Amino acid sequence: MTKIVVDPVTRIEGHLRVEARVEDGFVQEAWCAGTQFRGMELILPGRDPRDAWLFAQRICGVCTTVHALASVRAVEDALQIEIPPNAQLLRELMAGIQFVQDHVVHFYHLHALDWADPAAALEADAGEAAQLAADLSDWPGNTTQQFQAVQDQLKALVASGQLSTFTNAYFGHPSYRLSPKVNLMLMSHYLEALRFQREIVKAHALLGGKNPHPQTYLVGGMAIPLDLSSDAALNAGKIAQLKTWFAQAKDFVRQVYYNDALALATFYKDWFNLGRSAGNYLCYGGFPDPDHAGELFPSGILLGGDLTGTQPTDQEKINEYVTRSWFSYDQGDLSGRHPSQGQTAPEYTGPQAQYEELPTDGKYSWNKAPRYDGLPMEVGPLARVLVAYAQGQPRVKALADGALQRLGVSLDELQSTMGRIVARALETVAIADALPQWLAQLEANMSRGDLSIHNNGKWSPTSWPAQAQGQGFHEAPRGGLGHWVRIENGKIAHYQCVVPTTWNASPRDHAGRPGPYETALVGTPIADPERPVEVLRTVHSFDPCMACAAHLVDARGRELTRVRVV
Ligand code: NFE
Ligand code: MG
Repeated sequence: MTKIVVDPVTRIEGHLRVEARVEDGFVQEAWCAGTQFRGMELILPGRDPRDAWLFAQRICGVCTTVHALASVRAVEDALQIEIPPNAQLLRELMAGIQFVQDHVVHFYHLHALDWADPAAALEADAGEAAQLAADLSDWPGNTTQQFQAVQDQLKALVASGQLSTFTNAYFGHPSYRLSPKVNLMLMSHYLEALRFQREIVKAHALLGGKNPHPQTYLVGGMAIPLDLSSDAALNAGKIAQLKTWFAQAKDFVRQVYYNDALALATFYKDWFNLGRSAGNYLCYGGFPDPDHAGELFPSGILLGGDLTGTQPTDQEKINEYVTRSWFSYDQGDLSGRHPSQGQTAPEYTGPQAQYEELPTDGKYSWNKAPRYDGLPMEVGPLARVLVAYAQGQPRVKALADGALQRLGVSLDELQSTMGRIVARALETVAIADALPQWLAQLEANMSRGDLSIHNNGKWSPTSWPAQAQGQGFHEAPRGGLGHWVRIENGKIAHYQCVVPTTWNASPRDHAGRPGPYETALVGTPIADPERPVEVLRTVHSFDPCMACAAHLVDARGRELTRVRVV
Protein backbone atom coordinates (compact mmCIF):
# COMPACT_ATOMS: atom_id res chain seq x y z
CA MET A 1 0.00 0.00 0.00
CA THR A 2 1.26 3.44 -0.85
CA LYS A 3 -0.08 6.61 0.62
CA ILE A 4 0.27 9.65 -1.58
CA VAL A 5 0.21 13.04 0.10
CA VAL A 6 -0.04 16.16 -2.01
CA ASP A 7 0.26 19.21 0.22
CA PRO A 8 -0.18 21.86 -0.85
CA VAL A 9 -1.96 21.17 -4.11
CA THR A 10 -0.69 24.00 -6.29
CA ARG A 11 -2.22 25.85 -9.24
CA ILE A 12 -5.37 26.41 -7.21
CA GLU A 13 -6.54 29.22 -4.93
CA GLY A 14 -5.96 28.59 -1.22
CA HIS A 15 -4.69 25.58 0.71
CA LEU A 16 -5.70 22.04 -0.08
CA ARG A 17 -4.19 18.77 1.03
CA VAL A 18 -5.01 15.48 -0.65
CA GLU A 19 -4.17 12.09 0.77
CA ALA A 20 -4.78 9.01 -1.30
CA ARG A 21 -4.35 5.33 -0.52
CA VAL A 22 -3.00 3.57 -3.59
CA GLU A 23 -3.01 -0.17 -4.16
CA ASP A 24 -2.22 -2.09 -7.36
CA GLY A 25 -1.65 1.19 -9.16
CA PHE A 26 -5.09 2.70 -8.40
CA VAL A 27 -6.45 5.09 -5.79
CA GLN A 28 -8.61 3.08 -3.39
CA GLU A 29 -9.62 5.86 -1.04
CA ALA A 30 -8.98 9.60 -0.75
CA TRP A 31 -9.28 12.42 1.78
CA CYS A 32 -9.32 16.12 0.97
CA ALA A 33 -8.64 18.72 3.61
CA GLY A 34 -8.83 22.47 3.75
CA THR A 35 -5.76 23.39 5.81
CA GLN A 36 -6.45 27.01 6.71
CA PHE A 37 -8.94 28.86 8.89
CA ARG A 38 -10.36 32.42 8.48
CA GLY A 39 -13.83 33.14 9.84
CA MET A 40 -15.39 35.60 7.42
CA GLU A 41 -18.85 34.74 8.70
CA LEU A 42 -17.82 35.95 12.17
CA ILE A 43 -16.86 39.49 11.13
CA LEU A 44 -20.25 40.34 9.62
CA PRO A 45 -22.63 40.32 12.60
CA GLY A 46 -23.18 43.79 14.07
CA ARG A 47 -22.53 45.56 10.79
CA ASP A 48 -24.93 47.46 8.56
CA PRO A 49 -26.39 44.96 6.06
CA ARG A 50 -25.83 47.50 3.28
CA ASP A 51 -22.08 47.03 3.87
CA ALA A 52 -22.11 43.23 3.97
CA TRP A 53 -21.12 42.80 0.32
CA LEU A 54 -17.95 44.88 0.78
CA PHE A 55 -16.69 42.48 3.43
CA ALA A 56 -18.07 39.28 1.95
CA GLN A 57 -16.50 40.04 -1.43
CA ARG A 58 -13.06 39.68 0.23
CA ILE A 59 -13.67 35.98 0.75
CA CYS A 60 -11.90 35.51 -2.55
CA GLY A 61 -9.88 37.37 -5.17
CA VAL A 62 -10.18 34.66 -7.81
CA CYS A 63 -13.93 34.39 -8.11
CA THR A 64 -13.62 38.02 -7.02
CA THR A 65 -17.02 39.59 -7.44
CA VAL A 66 -19.33 36.64 -6.85
CA HIS A 67 -19.64 37.08 -3.10
CA ALA A 68 -20.66 40.73 -3.52
CA LEU A 69 -23.47 39.57 -5.77
CA ALA A 70 -24.70 36.78 -3.49
CA SER A 71 -24.50 39.17 -0.54
CA VAL A 72 -26.56 42.02 -2.01
CA ARG A 73 -29.09 39.46 -3.20
CA ALA A 74 -29.37 37.99 0.31
CA VAL A 75 -29.96 41.41 1.88
CA GLU A 76 -32.43 42.39 -0.85
CA ASP A 77 -34.27 39.10 -0.32
CA ALA A 78 -34.48 39.75 3.43
CA LEU A 79 -35.77 43.31 2.96
CA GLN A 80 -37.91 42.47 -0.10
CA ILE A 81 -36.19 45.02 -2.30
CA GLU A 82 -36.72 44.78 -6.07
CA ILE A 83 -33.99 46.13 -8.29
CA PRO A 84 -34.40 47.86 -11.67
CA PRO A 85 -33.82 45.78 -14.85
CA ASN A 86 -30.75 47.89 -15.71
CA ALA A 87 -29.12 46.99 -12.40
CA GLN A 88 -29.93 43.35 -13.08
CA LEU A 89 -28.24 43.58 -16.46
CA LEU A 90 -25.19 45.34 -15.05
CA ARG A 91 -24.83 42.53 -12.50
CA GLU A 92 -25.15 39.84 -15.17
CA LEU A 93 -22.50 41.61 -17.25
CA MET A 94 -20.05 41.75 -14.35
CA ALA A 95 -20.72 38.12 -13.44
CA GLY A 96 -20.39 37.04 -17.07
CA ILE A 97 -17.06 38.83 -17.49
CA GLN A 98 -15.91 37.02 -14.37
CA PHE A 99 -16.81 33.66 -15.90
CA VAL A 100 -14.89 34.30 -19.10
CA GLN A 101 -11.73 35.49 -17.37
CA ASP A 102 -11.81 32.87 -14.63
CA HIS A 103 -12.47 29.87 -16.89
CA VAL A 104 -9.82 30.88 -19.44
CA VAL A 105 -7.26 31.28 -16.65
CA HIS A 106 -8.28 27.94 -15.20
CA PHE A 107 -7.93 26.01 -18.45
CA TYR A 108 -4.56 27.39 -19.47
CA HIS A 109 -2.78 28.55 -16.36
CA LEU A 110 -4.14 26.23 -13.69
CA HIS A 111 -4.94 23.02 -15.56
CA ALA A 112 -3.16 22.74 -18.92
CA LEU A 113 0.16 21.63 -17.43
CA ASP A 114 -1.55 18.51 -16.09
CA TRP A 115 -2.05 17.46 -19.72
CA ALA A 116 0.50 19.36 -21.81
CA ASP A 117 4.27 19.14 -21.51
CA PRO A 118 6.02 22.39 -22.44
CA ALA A 119 9.37 20.60 -22.73
CA ALA A 120 7.90 18.33 -25.42
CA ALA A 121 6.83 21.42 -27.37
CA LEU A 122 10.52 22.03 -28.10
CA GLU A 123 10.55 19.03 -30.43
CA ALA A 124 7.70 20.30 -32.60
CA ASP A 125 7.99 21.62 -36.12
CA ALA A 126 6.52 25.11 -35.78
CA GLY A 127 5.11 25.04 -39.32
CA GLU A 128 3.31 21.74 -38.78
CA ALA A 129 1.95 22.91 -35.44
CA ALA A 130 0.64 26.11 -37.02
CA GLN A 131 -0.99 24.09 -39.80
CA LEU A 132 -2.74 21.85 -37.27
CA ALA A 133 -3.98 24.86 -35.31
CA ALA A 134 -5.13 26.63 -38.49
CA ASP A 135 -7.10 23.51 -39.47
CA LEU A 136 -8.90 23.71 -36.12
CA SER A 137 -9.75 27.40 -36.14
CA ASP A 138 -9.40 30.78 -37.81
CA TRP A 139 -7.56 32.34 -34.91
CA PRO A 140 -5.06 34.83 -36.38
CA GLY A 141 -2.40 33.84 -33.84
CA ASN A 142 -2.05 30.37 -35.39
CA THR A 143 0.91 31.20 -37.62
CA THR A 144 4.32 29.59 -38.10
CA GLN A 145 5.93 32.86 -37.09
CA GLN A 146 4.01 33.03 -33.80
CA PHE A 147 4.61 29.36 -32.95
CA GLN A 148 8.32 29.71 -33.78
CA ALA A 149 8.58 32.71 -31.48
CA VAL A 150 6.90 30.76 -28.67
CA GLN A 151 9.21 27.82 -29.21
CA ASP A 152 12.23 30.14 -29.05
CA GLN A 153 10.87 31.63 -25.86
CA LEU A 154 10.44 28.15 -24.32
CA LYS A 155 13.96 27.16 -25.43
CA ALA A 156 15.39 30.23 -23.73
CA LEU A 157 13.49 29.40 -20.54
CA VAL A 158 14.72 25.81 -20.47
CA ALA A 159 18.29 26.92 -21.28
CA SER A 160 18.23 29.44 -18.45
CA GLY A 161 17.32 26.74 -15.94
CA GLN A 162 14.68 29.08 -14.54
CA LEU A 163 11.36 27.72 -15.69
CA SER A 164 9.27 30.55 -14.37
CA THR A 165 5.58 29.71 -14.62
CA PHE A 166 6.39 26.13 -15.70
CA THR A 167 8.45 25.27 -12.61
CA ASN A 168 7.65 21.87 -11.09
CA ALA A 169 5.47 20.70 -13.93
CA TYR A 170 5.81 16.95 -14.37
CA PHE A 171 7.90 17.10 -17.54
CA GLY A 172 8.46 13.77 -19.24
CA HIS A 173 5.86 11.94 -17.11
CA PRO A 174 4.58 8.75 -18.85
CA SER A 175 0.97 9.88 -18.54
CA TYR A 176 1.50 12.80 -20.94
CA ARG A 177 0.20 11.91 -24.34
CA LEU A 178 0.10 14.96 -26.60
CA SER A 179 2.23 15.12 -29.72
CA PRO A 180 4.92 17.82 -29.82
CA LYS A 181 2.87 19.99 -32.18
CA VAL A 182 -0.24 19.90 -29.97
CA ASN A 183 1.96 20.79 -27.01
CA LEU A 184 3.36 23.74 -28.93
CA MET A 185 -0.11 24.90 -29.97
CA LEU A 186 -1.30 24.81 -26.34
CA MET A 187 1.80 26.64 -25.12
CA SER A 188 1.30 29.38 -27.70
CA HIS A 189 -2.30 29.75 -26.57
CA TYR A 190 -1.21 29.60 -22.92
CA LEU A 191 0.83 32.76 -23.47
CA GLU A 192 -1.90 34.43 -25.52
CA ALA A 193 -4.42 33.59 -22.80
CA LEU A 194 -2.30 35.48 -20.28
CA ARG A 195 -2.63 38.61 -22.40
CA PHE A 196 -6.31 37.98 -23.17
CA GLN A 197 -7.39 37.64 -19.54
CA ARG A 198 -5.57 40.86 -18.67
CA GLU A 199 -7.58 42.68 -21.36
CA ILE A 200 -11.06 41.27 -20.70
CA VAL A 201 -10.86 41.98 -17.01
CA LYS A 202 -10.51 45.69 -17.80
CA ALA A 203 -14.26 45.54 -18.39
CA HIS A 204 -14.58 44.97 -14.63
CA ALA A 205 -12.48 48.04 -13.97
CA LEU A 206 -14.70 50.05 -16.29
CA LEU A 207 -17.94 48.91 -14.63
CA GLY A 208 -16.67 48.41 -11.11
CA GLY A 209 -13.89 50.98 -10.72
CA LYS A 210 -11.31 48.25 -10.10
CA ASN A 211 -10.49 44.56 -10.29
CA PRO A 212 -10.45 42.36 -8.34
CA HIS A 213 -13.34 43.37 -6.13
CA PRO A 214 -15.41 45.84 -8.15
CA GLN A 215 -16.80 48.62 -5.97
CA THR A 216 -20.09 49.55 -7.59
CA TYR A 217 -22.63 47.26 -5.91
CA LEU A 218 -25.43 48.68 -3.81
CA VAL A 219 -28.22 47.00 -1.92
CA GLY A 220 -31.14 47.97 -4.17
CA GLY A 221 -29.21 48.28 -7.42
CA MET A 222 -25.86 49.40 -8.72
CA ALA A 223 -23.76 52.55 -8.32
CA ILE A 224 -23.11 52.87 -12.04
CA PRO A 225 -24.78 56.03 -13.38
CA LEU A 226 -26.19 55.59 -16.89
CA ASP A 227 -26.23 58.42 -19.43
CA LEU A 228 -25.26 57.96 -23.07
CA SER A 229 -23.85 61.48 -23.30
CA SER A 230 -22.29 62.14 -19.90
CA ASP A 231 -18.59 61.79 -19.14
CA ALA A 232 -19.50 60.95 -15.56
CA ALA A 233 -21.61 57.92 -16.47
CA LEU A 234 -21.61 54.70 -18.45
CA ASN A 235 -21.91 56.53 -21.78
CA ALA A 236 -21.89 55.72 -25.48
CA GLY A 237 -18.08 55.69 -25.64
CA LYS A 238 -17.71 53.28 -22.76
CA ILE A 239 -20.41 51.02 -24.20
CA ALA A 240 -18.49 50.98 -27.48
CA GLN A 241 -15.36 49.96 -25.55
CA LEU A 242 -17.28 47.15 -23.82
CA LYS A 243 -18.53 45.95 -27.21
CA THR A 244 -14.94 45.73 -28.46
CA TRP A 245 -13.84 43.70 -25.43
CA PHE A 246 -16.86 41.40 -25.68
CA ALA A 247 -16.22 40.77 -29.38
CA GLN A 248 -12.62 39.85 -28.52
CA ALA A 249 -13.89 37.58 -25.75
CA LYS A 250 -16.23 35.77 -28.09
CA ASP A 251 -13.45 35.23 -30.62
CA PHE A 252 -10.92 34.03 -28.07
CA VAL A 253 -13.35 31.71 -26.31
CA ARG A 254 -14.76 30.18 -29.48
CA GLN A 255 -11.63 30.08 -31.64
CA VAL A 256 -8.99 29.28 -29.03
CA TYR A 257 -10.22 28.04 -25.63
CA TYR A 258 -13.15 25.90 -26.82
CA ASN A 259 -11.12 24.31 -29.62
CA ASP A 260 -8.20 23.59 -27.34
CA ALA A 261 -10.43 21.99 -24.69
CA LEU A 262 -11.95 19.69 -27.30
CA ALA A 263 -8.57 18.95 -28.89
CA LEU A 264 -7.20 18.00 -25.48
CA ALA A 265 -10.20 15.76 -24.84
CA THR A 266 -9.62 13.78 -28.03
CA PHE A 267 -6.13 12.81 -26.84
CA TYR A 268 -7.29 11.80 -23.38
CA LYS A 269 -10.57 10.01 -24.04
CA ASP A 270 -9.98 7.56 -21.20
CA TRP A 271 -10.48 10.51 -18.84
CA PHE A 272 -14.16 10.48 -19.82
CA ASN A 273 -14.30 7.25 -17.80
CA LEU A 274 -12.41 8.54 -14.78
CA GLY A 275 -13.15 11.05 -12.06
CA ARG A 276 -16.91 10.62 -11.65
CA SER A 277 -18.37 11.88 -8.38
CA ALA A 278 -21.46 10.31 -6.81
CA GLY A 279 -23.56 11.71 -9.66
CA ASN A 280 -25.56 14.17 -7.54
CA TYR A 281 -25.64 17.64 -9.11
CA LEU A 282 -26.99 20.92 -7.74
CA CYS A 283 -27.64 24.12 -9.65
CA TYR A 284 -29.35 27.17 -8.12
CA GLY A 285 -29.84 28.64 -11.60
CA GLY A 286 -28.61 31.84 -13.15
CA PHE A 287 -27.92 34.09 -16.14
CA PRO A 288 -30.96 35.09 -18.25
CA ASP A 289 -31.23 33.53 -21.70
CA PRO A 290 -31.10 36.52 -24.10
CA ASP A 291 -33.41 34.77 -26.60
CA HIS A 292 -35.98 32.99 -24.47
CA ALA A 293 -37.74 33.43 -21.17
CA GLY A 294 -35.86 31.60 -18.47
CA GLU A 295 -32.24 31.10 -17.68
CA LEU A 296 -29.21 29.83 -19.54
CA PHE A 297 -28.57 27.61 -16.52
CA PRO A 298 -31.93 26.70 -14.97
CA SER A 299 -32.04 25.56 -11.37
CA GLY A 300 -32.43 21.88 -10.60
CA ILE A 301 -31.11 18.78 -8.93
CA LEU A 302 -29.96 15.51 -10.51
CA LEU A 303 -29.40 12.46 -8.34
CA GLY A 304 -27.44 9.23 -8.59
CA GLY A 305 -26.14 9.79 -12.10
CA ASP A 306 -29.65 9.76 -13.59
CA LEU A 307 -29.48 12.54 -16.18
CA THR A 308 -33.04 12.27 -17.44
CA GLY A 309 -35.13 14.39 -15.09
CA THR A 310 -34.43 17.16 -12.64
CA GLN A 311 -36.06 17.92 -9.32
CA PRO A 312 -36.59 21.48 -8.13
CA THR A 313 -33.76 22.87 -6.00
CA ASP A 314 -35.02 23.50 -2.46
CA GLN A 315 -32.59 25.41 -0.30
CA GLU A 316 -34.46 24.21 2.80
CA LYS A 317 -32.90 20.79 2.21
CA ILE A 318 -29.35 22.08 2.69
CA ASN A 319 -27.56 21.27 5.93
CA GLU A 320 -23.92 21.59 6.88
CA TYR A 321 -22.23 18.90 8.96
CA VAL A 322 -19.06 19.25 11.01
CA THR A 323 -18.70 15.66 12.19
CA ARG A 324 -15.36 15.38 10.38
CA SER A 325 -14.47 19.09 10.37
CA TRP A 326 -12.65 21.20 12.93
CA PHE A 327 -15.80 22.92 14.21
CA SER A 328 -18.27 22.25 16.97
CA TYR A 329 -22.04 22.73 17.08
CA ASP A 330 -24.09 23.52 20.18
CA GLN A 331 -26.15 20.37 19.71
CA GLY A 332 -23.07 18.16 19.19
CA ASP A 333 -21.63 17.37 15.83
CA LEU A 334 -23.69 14.43 14.63
CA SER A 335 -26.58 16.41 13.19
CA GLY A 336 -26.45 19.13 10.59
CA ARG A 337 -27.57 22.75 10.62
CA HIS A 338 -29.38 24.70 7.95
CA PRO A 339 -27.27 27.73 6.93
CA SER A 340 -29.90 30.12 8.31
CA GLN A 341 -29.12 28.55 11.70
CA GLY A 342 -25.47 27.82 10.91
CA GLN A 343 -22.67 28.09 13.46
CA THR A 344 -19.00 28.89 12.84
CA ALA A 345 -17.27 27.73 16.02
CA PRO A 346 -13.74 26.57 15.21
CA GLU A 347 -12.44 23.73 17.35
CA TYR A 348 -9.10 22.53 16.05
CA THR A 349 -8.16 19.06 17.19
CA GLY A 350 -5.65 18.16 14.47
CA PRO A 351 -1.86 17.77 14.64
CA GLN A 352 0.01 20.67 16.29
CA ALA A 353 3.17 20.41 14.18
CA GLN A 354 3.17 20.31 10.42
CA TYR A 355 0.80 17.51 9.51
CA GLU A 356 2.46 14.15 9.14
CA GLU A 357 -0.75 12.40 8.28
CA LEU A 358 -4.32 13.53 8.50
CA PRO A 359 -6.35 12.00 11.30
CA THR A 360 -8.63 10.48 8.66
CA ASP A 361 -10.67 8.49 11.19
CA GLY A 362 -11.73 11.70 12.91
CA LYS A 363 -11.86 15.38 12.11
CA TYR A 364 -9.49 16.32 9.31
CA SER A 365 -10.57 19.49 7.49
CA TRP A 366 -11.37 23.17 7.90
CA ASN A 367 -14.14 22.63 5.36
CA LYS A 368 -17.62 21.92 6.55
CA ALA A 369 -19.59 19.19 4.78
CA PRO A 370 -22.70 20.63 3.08
CA ARG A 371 -25.31 18.05 2.17
CA TYR A 372 -28.57 18.28 0.18
CA ASP A 373 -31.23 16.04 1.64
CA GLY A 374 -28.31 14.19 3.24
CA LEU A 375 -26.37 13.77 0.01
CA PRO A 376 -23.03 15.17 -1.14
CA MET A 377 -23.59 17.27 -4.28
CA GLU A 378 -21.26 18.25 -7.10
CA VAL A 379 -21.66 21.87 -8.17
CA GLY A 380 -20.05 23.78 -11.03
CA PRO A 381 -19.91 23.75 -14.83
CA LEU A 382 -20.73 20.05 -15.14
CA ALA A 383 -23.71 20.34 -12.80
CA ARG A 384 -24.98 23.40 -14.70
CA VAL A 385 -24.62 21.81 -18.12
CA LEU A 386 -26.21 18.49 -17.10
CA VAL A 387 -29.15 20.20 -15.38
CA ALA A 388 -29.64 22.56 -18.36
CA TYR A 389 -29.43 19.62 -20.76
CA ALA A 390 -31.98 17.59 -18.80
CA GLN A 391 -34.38 20.56 -19.01
CA GLY A 392 -33.76 21.04 -22.73
CA GLN A 393 -32.29 24.52 -22.37
CA PRO A 394 -31.93 25.36 -26.09
CA ARG A 395 -28.54 27.10 -26.18
CA VAL A 396 -26.78 24.81 -23.75
CA LYS A 397 -28.28 21.69 -25.28
CA ALA A 398 -27.22 22.71 -28.79
CA LEU A 399 -23.69 23.45 -27.61
CA ALA A 400 -23.47 20.20 -25.67
CA ASP A 401 -24.81 18.12 -28.56
CA GLY A 402 -22.23 19.72 -30.86
CA ALA A 403 -19.39 18.89 -28.49
CA LEU A 404 -20.57 15.32 -27.84
CA GLN A 405 -20.90 14.67 -31.55
CA ARG A 406 -17.48 16.09 -32.32
CA LEU A 407 -15.88 14.05 -29.55
CA GLY A 408 -17.88 10.87 -30.08
CA VAL A 409 -18.73 10.54 -26.42
CA SER A 410 -22.07 10.11 -24.66
CA LEU A 411 -23.81 12.51 -22.30
CA ASP A 412 -23.24 9.97 -19.52
CA GLU A 413 -19.48 10.12 -20.11
CA LEU A 414 -19.50 13.82 -19.31
CA GLN A 415 -19.73 12.72 -15.68
CA SER A 416 -15.95 12.57 -15.53
CA THR A 417 -12.73 14.50 -15.19
CA MET A 418 -12.69 15.35 -18.91
CA GLY A 419 -16.42 16.06 -18.84
CA ARG A 420 -15.81 18.86 -16.36
CA ILE A 421 -13.25 20.40 -18.70
CA VAL A 422 -15.60 20.19 -21.69
CA ALA A 423 -18.57 21.51 -19.68
CA ARG A 424 -16.53 24.47 -18.47
CA ALA A 425 -15.45 25.38 -22.00
CA LEU A 426 -18.96 24.93 -23.27
CA GLU A 427 -20.57 27.19 -20.68
CA THR A 428 -17.92 29.82 -21.34
CA VAL A 429 -19.07 29.87 -24.97
CA ALA A 430 -22.67 30.30 -23.82
CA ILE A 431 -21.72 33.21 -21.55
CA ALA A 432 -19.38 34.88 -24.06
CA ASP A 433 -22.19 34.71 -26.64
CA ALA A 434 -24.63 36.29 -24.18
CA LEU A 435 -22.43 39.19 -23.05
CA PRO A 436 -22.99 41.41 -26.13
CA GLN A 437 -26.70 40.58 -26.05
CA TRP A 438 -27.13 41.65 -22.42
CA LEU A 439 -25.19 44.80 -23.24
CA ALA A 440 -27.48 45.48 -26.21
CA GLN A 441 -30.50 45.16 -23.91
CA LEU A 442 -28.98 47.68 -21.52
CA GLU A 443 -28.18 50.06 -24.36
CA ALA A 444 -31.71 49.75 -25.74
CA ASN A 445 -33.16 50.61 -22.32
CA MET A 446 -30.88 53.64 -22.10
CA SER A 447 -31.74 54.76 -25.63
CA ARG A 448 -35.40 54.94 -24.77
CA GLY A 449 -34.65 56.98 -21.67
CA ASP A 450 -34.67 54.31 -18.96
CA LEU A 451 -31.65 55.25 -16.87
CA SER A 452 -32.86 53.73 -13.62
CA ILE A 453 -30.20 51.83 -11.69
CA HIS A 454 -31.33 51.90 -8.08
CA ASN A 455 -34.44 51.35 -6.01
CA ASN A 456 -33.91 53.62 -3.04
CA GLY A 457 -37.40 53.13 -1.65
CA LYS A 458 -36.14 50.94 1.16
CA TRP A 459 -32.67 52.39 1.50
CA SER A 460 -33.30 53.74 4.98
CA PRO A 461 -33.24 51.28 7.93
CA THR A 462 -36.25 53.14 9.39
CA SER A 463 -38.39 51.40 6.75
CA TRP A 464 -37.09 47.89 7.60
CA PRO A 465 -38.86 45.31 9.73
CA ALA A 466 -37.31 44.66 13.15
CA GLN A 467 -36.44 41.13 12.05
CA ALA A 468 -35.78 39.83 8.55
CA GLN A 469 -34.19 36.72 7.07
CA GLY A 470 -33.06 36.27 3.47
CA GLN A 471 -30.88 34.30 1.15
CA GLY A 472 -28.99 35.16 -2.02
CA PHE A 473 -27.79 32.76 -4.69
CA HIS A 474 -25.45 32.99 -7.63
CA GLU A 475 -23.99 30.44 -10.01
CA ALA A 476 -20.31 31.35 -9.53
CA PRO A 477 -17.63 29.96 -11.87
CA ARG A 478 -17.01 27.00 -9.55
CA GLY A 479 -20.67 26.37 -8.85
CA GLY A 480 -23.68 27.23 -6.74
CA LEU A 481 -23.04 29.87 -4.12
CA GLY A 482 -25.42 30.80 -1.29
CA HIS A 483 -25.35 33.51 1.37
CA TRP A 484 -27.86 33.57 4.25
CA VAL A 485 -28.44 36.70 6.35
CA ARG A 486 -30.57 37.55 9.36
CA ILE A 487 -31.15 41.23 10.10
CA GLU A 488 -32.29 42.44 13.50
CA ASN A 489 -33.00 46.10 14.30
CA GLY A 490 -31.09 47.35 11.28
CA LYS A 491 -27.95 45.26 11.90
CA ILE A 492 -26.69 41.90 10.72
CA ALA A 493 -27.45 39.35 13.44
CA HIS A 494 -26.27 36.22 11.63
CA TYR A 495 -24.44 35.49 8.35
CA GLN A 496 -23.48 32.23 6.67
CA CYS A 497 -22.07 31.28 3.29
CA VAL A 498 -22.09 27.89 1.62
CA VAL A 499 -19.64 28.13 -1.23
CA PRO A 500 -19.03 26.03 -4.36
CA THR A 501 -15.74 24.56 -3.21
CA THR A 502 -17.23 23.81 0.21
CA TRP A 503 -19.56 21.42 -1.64
CA ASN A 504 -16.97 19.92 -3.96
CA ALA A 505 -14.01 19.68 -1.55
CA SER A 506 -16.17 18.59 1.34
CA PRO A 507 -14.79 16.03 3.76
CA ARG A 508 -16.80 13.04 4.93
CA ASP A 509 -20.01 13.69 6.87
CA HIS A 510 -21.85 12.23 9.87
CA ALA A 511 -22.76 9.16 7.81
CA GLY A 512 -19.21 8.69 6.50
CA ARG A 513 -20.14 9.75 2.98
CA PRO A 514 -17.15 11.25 1.14
CA GLY A 515 -17.29 14.58 -0.67
CA PRO A 516 -17.19 14.89 -4.48
CA TYR A 517 -13.37 15.22 -4.82
CA GLU A 518 -12.90 12.25 -2.51
CA THR A 519 -15.29 10.08 -4.51
CA ALA A 520 -13.99 11.26 -7.88
CA LEU A 521 -10.43 10.26 -7.00
CA VAL A 522 -11.31 6.61 -6.30
CA GLY A 523 -10.20 4.44 -9.21
CA THR A 524 -7.65 6.92 -10.53
CA PRO A 525 -4.66 5.09 -12.05
CA ILE A 526 -1.31 6.20 -10.67
CA ALA A 527 1.63 5.54 -12.99
CA ASP A 528 4.27 6.95 -10.66
CA PRO A 529 3.35 7.54 -6.98
CA GLU A 530 6.24 9.98 -6.65
CA ARG A 531 4.69 12.20 -9.31
CA PRO A 532 0.93 11.76 -8.97
CA VAL A 533 -0.17 13.97 -11.86
CA GLU A 534 -3.32 11.87 -12.23
CA VAL A 535 -4.53 13.04 -8.81
CA LEU A 536 -4.01 16.63 -9.91
CA ARG A 537 -5.93 16.05 -13.13
CA THR A 538 -9.11 15.12 -11.30
CA VAL A 539 -8.78 17.59 -8.43
CA HIS A 540 -7.95 20.44 -10.81
CA SER A 541 -10.89 19.52 -13.05
CA PHE A 542 -13.12 20.94 -10.29
CA ASP A 543 -11.04 24.18 -10.18
CA PRO A 544 -10.57 24.25 -6.40
CA CYS A 545 -10.76 27.48 -4.48
CA MET A 546 -9.96 26.73 -0.88
CA ALA A 547 -10.03 30.38 0.17
CA CYS A 548 -13.70 30.34 -0.66
CA ALA A 549 -14.30 26.84 0.60
CA ALA A 550 -13.11 27.46 4.13
CA HIS A 551 -13.76 31.21 3.90
CA LEU A 552 -11.07 30.86 6.43
CA VAL A 553 -6.41 32.36 7.09
CA ASP A 554 -4.20 30.47 9.38
CA ALA A 555 -3.46 32.92 12.18
CA ARG A 556 -0.11 31.22 12.73
CA GLY A 557 0.89 31.66 9.10
CA ARG A 558 1.86 28.04 8.85
CA GLU A 559 3.69 27.20 5.67
CA LEU A 560 3.11 23.85 4.04
CA THR A 561 5.23 23.39 0.99
CA ARG A 562 5.62 19.70 0.46
CA VAL A 563 4.63 17.31 -2.20
CA ARG A 564 5.36 14.16 -0.35
CA VAL A 565 5.02 10.44 -0.78
CA VAL A 566 4.92 8.20 2.26
NI1 NFE B 1 -12.76 31.65 -4.56
FE1 NFE B 1 -15.56 30.82 -5.62
C1 NFE B 1 -16.14 30.48 -7.29
C2 NFE B 1 -17.10 31.11 -4.92
S1 NFE B 1 -15.40 28.96 -4.54
S2 NFE B 1 -13.45 30.85 -6.25
O1 NFE B 1 -16.40 30.30 -8.33
O2 NFE B 1 -18.06 31.34 -4.40
O3 NFE B 1 -15.69 27.69 -5.14
MG1 MG C 1 -19.80 28.74 5.53
